Amino acid sequence: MHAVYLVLGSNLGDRMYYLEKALLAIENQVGEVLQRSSVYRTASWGRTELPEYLNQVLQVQTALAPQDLLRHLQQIEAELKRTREEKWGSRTIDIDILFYDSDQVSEPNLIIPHPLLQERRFVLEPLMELAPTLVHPVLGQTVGELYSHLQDTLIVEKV
Ligand code: PH2
Ligand code: MG
Ligand code: MG
Repeated sequence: MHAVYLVLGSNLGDRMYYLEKALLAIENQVGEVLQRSSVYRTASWGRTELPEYLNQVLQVQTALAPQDLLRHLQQIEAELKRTREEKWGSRTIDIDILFYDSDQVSEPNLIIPHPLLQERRFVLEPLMELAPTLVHPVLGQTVGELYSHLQDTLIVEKV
């Protein structure tokens, strides 16, 4: 079994509904959800003119290998009517892999740990609830250390 951290994000439609549906689909298709963070209301990072997101981080236990995990997550996104139009555009649901055990994956379609997680308050704030002492296998710092070095000042608040 593998320990995986995922971040869910939605900024289109009934955002809470999509987070809940994604969590149920993950439990059915990926593995047991061991921990879930609070849901956070977050300003859109990267494209600040877009509507705010709801974000949540999950810890999931899975038997799936990284590429199989990605395939299942993309399948769930498709089931929840995500359309991919533009980079960082609005979406009903986005499910990103943050960590997969302490593994490093560097493939054309998949990089783990997520290469931008240390720059994003909308990821580190919920992740702090679940795993402040988790060590980033590439940067060699804990989530708590990464959090304390954050420069991202966009609003992130518990719902
Ligand atoms: N996801 C992005 C780009 N910007 N901003 C917030 N607040 N939350 C997200 O999940 C998010 C984002 C790309 O996937
Ligand atoms: Mg994303
Ligand atoms: Mg994504």
